[in-house]
Amino acid sequence: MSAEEARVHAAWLPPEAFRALGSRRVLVHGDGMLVDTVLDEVARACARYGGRVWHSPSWDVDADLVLALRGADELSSAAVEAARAAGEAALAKVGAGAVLGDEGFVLARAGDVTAVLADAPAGLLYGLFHLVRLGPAAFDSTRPTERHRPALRQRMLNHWDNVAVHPVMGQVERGYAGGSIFWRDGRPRGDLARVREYARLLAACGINAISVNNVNVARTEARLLTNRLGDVAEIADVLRPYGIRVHLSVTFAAPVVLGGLPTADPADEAVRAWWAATTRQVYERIPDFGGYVVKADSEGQPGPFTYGRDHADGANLLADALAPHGGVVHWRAFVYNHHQDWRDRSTDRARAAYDHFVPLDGRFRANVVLQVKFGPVDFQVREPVSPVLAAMPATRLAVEVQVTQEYTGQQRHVCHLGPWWSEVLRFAPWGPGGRTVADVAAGEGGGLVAVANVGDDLFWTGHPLAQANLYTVGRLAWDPRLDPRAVLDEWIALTFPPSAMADPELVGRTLHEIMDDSWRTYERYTAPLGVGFMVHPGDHYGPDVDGYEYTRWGTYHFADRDGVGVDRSRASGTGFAGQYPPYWSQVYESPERCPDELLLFFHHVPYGHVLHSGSTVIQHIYDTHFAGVEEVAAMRGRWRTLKGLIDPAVYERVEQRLDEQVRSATEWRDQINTYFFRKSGVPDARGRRIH
Ligand code: GCW
Repeated sequence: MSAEEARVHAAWLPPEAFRALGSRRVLVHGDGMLVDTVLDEVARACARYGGRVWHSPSWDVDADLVLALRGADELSSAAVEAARAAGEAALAKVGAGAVLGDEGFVLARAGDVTAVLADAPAGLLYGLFHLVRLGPAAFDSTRPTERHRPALRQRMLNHWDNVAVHPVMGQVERGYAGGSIFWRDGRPRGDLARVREYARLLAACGINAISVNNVNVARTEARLLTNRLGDVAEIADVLRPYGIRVHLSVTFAAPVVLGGLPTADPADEAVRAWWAATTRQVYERIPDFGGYVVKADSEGQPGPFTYGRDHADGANLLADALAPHGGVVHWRAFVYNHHQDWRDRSTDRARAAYDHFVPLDGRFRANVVLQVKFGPVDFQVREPVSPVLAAMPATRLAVEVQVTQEYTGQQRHVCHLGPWWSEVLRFAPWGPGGRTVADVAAGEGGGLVAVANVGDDLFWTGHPLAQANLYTVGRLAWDPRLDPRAVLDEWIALTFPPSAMADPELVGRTLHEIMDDSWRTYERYTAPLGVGFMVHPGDHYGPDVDGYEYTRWGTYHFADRDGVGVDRSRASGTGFAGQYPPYWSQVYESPERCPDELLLFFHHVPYGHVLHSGSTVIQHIYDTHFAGVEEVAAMRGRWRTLKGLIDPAVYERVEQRLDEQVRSATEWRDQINTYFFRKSGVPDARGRRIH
C-alpha cells in the first residue's frame, strides 16, 4: 500500500463498519465473480475481527451467517439448509411473483442464523452491503424478514472527466475534488487500486453503471472508443467484480473524426456500418459494456441537426449499433439555443427540452434511454420538475441530477442534496396522489443518472460531508421512497461508526443539525424564489446578480425597479407553464396558486407581491438572506463542538470549508440584498444593514 493509499479516506466503508460481520462465522455458498467478491470482503473482515469464513464446505459447519445463491447445490450442513429453508419460506410468504431478480435479495432469520439468499451473485453482493449497514442489528434474533430489490434498474454515475486537461474546464469539468480518479494529463491515472476502492464504495450504495468520460467529448476523449479502448477496458475489469458496467461518452461526429468518413449523417449506410463495426469491436474487448452516453446538438457538441435529421434519427443510429450486444444509448435531452439574444423575449430556455423531444415520443428504439435533467433549466438549487418527464409515455426516461455541486456551493459549502432529490423523485407530475417521477424512471426501464462529485482528492469529494451526497444518490436510486434523513443516518453510522466514537450520539445529532436543512439554507442565501442563476459567469461560484442578464445563455431574472421574475405563464408569458399536465399547469399559471419557492421561476411580480408566507417578495429576499448567513454561522459553531471527537483530518478540512462558506454566504447576502434594495428602493422592514 502506498503512502497515499494509506491516507485516502475510507468514506462509508471504514474497516470498523465490518466489525459485526467480521466477528461472525460466515458461510458463503455459490459461484461466480461477484460471489468471489463477497467472499473476499467477508474474508478481509473476518481476518480483522476474528470471524471465520467458509465457501460451500462439503462438511457440516456451524454458521451465524449464511449468504447463498438459491440455485446452488444442496449442502450437507444442517444449519445451512435450515437457513436456506427459512429464506425460501420467507419468500413464499411475500407471495407469488415476489421475484428477487438479478440484484435483489432476501434476509431472514433461522434459529440463531441470519440468512441472505439471492438469485444472482449481484444480489448477494448487495445483501452483503445491507448487512454492513445493519451492523449488529443484522444478527438480532427478532430481526424481521426483509426482501430488497432495486426500484430502478439503471443507477448510473456520469463522470465529466477529461482525459486531456481542457484549457478552460481542466481535468474534470465542474469537478471540485481535485483531478480525475481515472485520467491525468492525457493518460490513464494508473492507480487502479483507487478505482477498485471506488467501485466498492459505489456497490455499497447501489450504483451499477458509470460513464468514465465527459459528455463534452474532445479529440483525445473521442479516441477512447477506438484506439484507446484498452484504457476503458482496464477500468471495466476493475469495476466488474463490483457489479458496475462501464459506459462511454461518445461524439456524434465519431465517424468523421475517427473513421475518416465525409459525414456522420444517420441515414448514410457507411455511417451506420461504421458504428456497427466500431461497436462490435468494443464488445469484443468489453463483453459487458453498458453503452453510449451522448450530448448532441447541445452547447456546441455535434449532432444530427447538421444533417437535417432529428434526435430520434440520431439516437436510433447508435441504438441499432448497440442492440445486438445488449447495450443502451443514454441520449441527453439537454438541448437548447445557447446563442440566444437576451432582447428576444419569445425564446425560453426552459421550454427547449420539451419542444425538441416530446414530438419524438414513440420514435426511439427500445434501447434508447432519454436522459432528462430533473429541471427544465440547469441543476439549480430550486427549479420545477421538468415537464418532459410527464410527456413521453412511449420513451424510456432517466432522470439526471447533479451530485457535483456546480450550482450548489462547489463542495466548499455544505449542501446536502438528499432532501432535494427526494422531493424531485416524489413529485407527482399529474397531480397529488398520482404517479411520481420515481415511477416514471422505474417504469419504462429508465433510471437515475447522477453527475459524479468524485476526484482524486484524499476525501474523494473535496468536502468530506459531500460524500453523503454520493452515498444518498445511490440509495435513492435503489429505493426512491427512502426517507433522506434515514439515509443520512446510514451514512453517518457507516462513516463515523458508533463503536469507534467517544460520543456517537453527539456526532450523529450534530451532523443532522448541520446537514439536514443545508440545502434550504443554501437556497436562502442565493438566488431567491426559484429565479435561479445570479452566479458568477463561467465558474458559477459566488454571486453576480446581473452576470448572465445580458448574455446569450437564456438565464435571466428581468429585475427592474418595479419587480422581478420570469413570466412563463400561458396568458402573458412564454407559455412554459402549459407544458405540464393540467393540475400543475393551472397551479403554475396562477401567481396566486404558484408555490412561493417557484414564484419567480413562473412569474414576474412586483416587489410588494404578498407570498403565501404572508411576507412580500422584497421582504422575503431580505429575511431569507439574513437568515441564511446566520444559519451558516450556526453550522460552523456546531461543527466546532466536534473538535477532538472525530478524525482530526476530517475535522480540519470541514472547518476550513465552513470558514469559506460563511465568507461566501455573507457575500451572497450583501450583494443580493444591496442589489434589490437599490433596484426597488424599498427599505428592510427590520432596519438591518444593507449596503
Ligand atoms: O450545467 C452545465 C455545465 C456544463 C455542462 C452542461 C451539461 C458538461 O455548466 O459544464 O457540460 O451543463 O450538462 O452538458
